[in-house]
Amino acid sequence: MVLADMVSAQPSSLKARPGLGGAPVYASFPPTVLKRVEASEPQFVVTFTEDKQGFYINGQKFEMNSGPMLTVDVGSLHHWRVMNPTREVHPFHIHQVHFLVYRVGENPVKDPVWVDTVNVSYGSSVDLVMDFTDPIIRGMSLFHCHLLSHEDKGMMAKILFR
Ligand SMILES: [Cu+2]
Repeated sequence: MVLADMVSAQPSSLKARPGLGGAPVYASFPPTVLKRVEASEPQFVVTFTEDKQGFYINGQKFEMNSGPMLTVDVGSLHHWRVMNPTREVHPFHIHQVHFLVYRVGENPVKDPVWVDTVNVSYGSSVDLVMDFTDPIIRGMSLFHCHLLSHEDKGMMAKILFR
């Protein structure tokens, strides 16, 4: 979800420090490129489920010692779908990566924005363009439901970036 719009201050009011100001570190993509990814079949589907024993992603409860659920080669955009067949909302969140929410259920999103968390309504789904292009993305990472009581009971998975 969008938490804030950042506006840079007058440069003269800032001490010269690397990392302040300048363009965002992530790339922007031509509409034709985004449309091609959006129209493709999902490369990965995240399904949130739960029962009396816990909370799951793709039927798996998070284990600290488990390997990654998937491995992604950094350098491209992917189409992901997140499905929520449960009876409560689950906010999808992923570390290191931002994504464009372009469809909710069957409905295209007007004016999609890049975010790192999105609420997935119960009985619904979201379609995302995952931006795996930033070369700074590396190593073992996580995606999970952003409700602590859910992620702590297993609604979390590892993703390996290489
Ligand atoms: Cu949840």
